[in-house]
Amino acid sequence: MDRNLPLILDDDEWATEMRAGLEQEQFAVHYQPKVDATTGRVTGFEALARWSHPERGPISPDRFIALAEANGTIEALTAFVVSRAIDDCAGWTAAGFDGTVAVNIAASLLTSSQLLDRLTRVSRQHSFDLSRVVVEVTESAAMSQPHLTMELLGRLRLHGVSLSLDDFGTGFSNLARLHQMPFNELKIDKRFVIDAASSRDSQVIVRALVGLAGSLGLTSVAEGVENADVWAWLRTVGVDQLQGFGIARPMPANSVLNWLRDFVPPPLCVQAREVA
Ligand code: G
Ligand code: MN
Repeated sequence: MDRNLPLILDDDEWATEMRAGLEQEQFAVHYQPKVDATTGRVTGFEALARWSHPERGPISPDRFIALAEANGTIEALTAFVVSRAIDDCAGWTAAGFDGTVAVNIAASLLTSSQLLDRLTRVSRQHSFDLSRVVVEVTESAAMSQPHLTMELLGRLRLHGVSLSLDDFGTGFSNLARLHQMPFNELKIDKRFVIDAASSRDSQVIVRALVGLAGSLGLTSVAEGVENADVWAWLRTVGVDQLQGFGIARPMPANSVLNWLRDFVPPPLCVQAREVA
């Protein structure tokens, strides 16, 4: 890492660095599996962008996604991730994988049809069925311009794409509106999941959110599952799917087929304990 580089860049300078980074293939897409909570079967992978800057080293996604949203490069970055995700997942399909691939979409990209156009084009190129694509939208993004986003979300659904509400529980959703939106899945934010085997507060929240998902007819996914105790507790409240370091960390595309071959779900006999 080059310690002489300026640490503080303004939006335009970051935008230039990111555009160069995309051209020079400094970005990669890593994949983190989601599994069925009961059977341990792998249901799909979430595509997560990674940036390794040649002089600055790895830059955290929390940081560069926020920068990309601020400096306008989020569109180019998302285009890269969407194309790569479908291309990679189509490759695993040839080896027998028939699950989904999920991409994260920022609020600013939910008001134009470019995303749908790209998804349709890339999936056609790879003969990839759009019903295997999941679009993850954060709760705050979905609710920021509900009328505008609703139109695109509805069109994505008509094309068979599944919709997942990400980081759920942190965005103060208007529940009446949520009920009208065409989501298939609620992803319970990891801050409530990480300590769900030991914190009574987290248990109360997770149980309520799983119940809400069930009542709305939506699949519940817990992200941030870091160990088998949490997995076991989540099973007792009926969560549908799990994702987290306790199952696998995000991995490069070329590790996915080996991981699928070797993955053994942990013994689910760990007794889940209620916290007194
Ligand atoms: O915002 P979103 O829900 O898409 O967040 C995904 C991010 O969370 C990824 O960057 C991923 O590396 C991270 N992550 C995934 N699983 C876990 C986990 O079990 N624990 C923690 N602390 N972070 C996780
Ligand atoms: Mn996500």
